[in-house]
Amino acid sequence: MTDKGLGSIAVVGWVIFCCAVGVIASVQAEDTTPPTIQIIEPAPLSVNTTGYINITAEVVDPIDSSDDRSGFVDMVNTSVWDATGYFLDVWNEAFQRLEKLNNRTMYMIGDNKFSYRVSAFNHSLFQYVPLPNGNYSYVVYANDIRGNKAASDANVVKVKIARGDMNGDGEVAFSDVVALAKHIYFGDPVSDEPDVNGDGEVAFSDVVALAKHIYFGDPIYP
Ligand SMILES: [Ca+2]
Ligand SMILES: [Ca+2]
Ligand SMILES: [Ca+2]
Repeated sequence: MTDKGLGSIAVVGWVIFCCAVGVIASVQAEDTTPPTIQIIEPAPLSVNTTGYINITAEVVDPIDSSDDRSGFVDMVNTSVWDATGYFLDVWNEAFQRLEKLNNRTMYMIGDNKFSYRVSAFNHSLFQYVPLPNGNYSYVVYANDIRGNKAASDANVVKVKIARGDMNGDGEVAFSDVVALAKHIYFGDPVSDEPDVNGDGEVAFSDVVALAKHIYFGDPIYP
């Protein structure tokens, strides 16, 4: 065969190759639509009285009929920061700071809903405790499996706990003394820091301190 014949075969082969690539590329047009993020809780500017913020969002990637990998949410994440701009980050883990450590956990609760529980962590008590009073901002991010990114608006939730409000009903009363006693003896949850007298231990003396605060106005959380 002549060089010219070989050259013709090469050209024809190249044209066939390019057509094949073009057909495959048109079949595999990639989804470019990002997921939608709908914040379910907390409502923007809502007031939280427990110090434990639940952030729940519904994240859905729309189906694109030209891409069979559309419809898959690949990653959901959230950022939470306080009024000073300090980011609360779970994956940083508790052990790098000495005092109140911020923490959060994320879990999927079905139906494309993702939920984060944001709290503080007290290293000396080695337990989760309510966030300090203040404003917290949060954004939920999501990617689909093609890498299309989406972000919610930055919302603000206000944490406002009446100090000593152990049962989280917004008031400080005898029922909170009972709630603290039940926490100490039965492990029932409380809505505020149980170490009322600030001595680093959670004990009956904290029940006494809270009762004296309610009836005599003695200071708590020195
Ligand atoms: Ca998509
Ligand atoms: Ca109360
Ligand atoms: Ca104490």
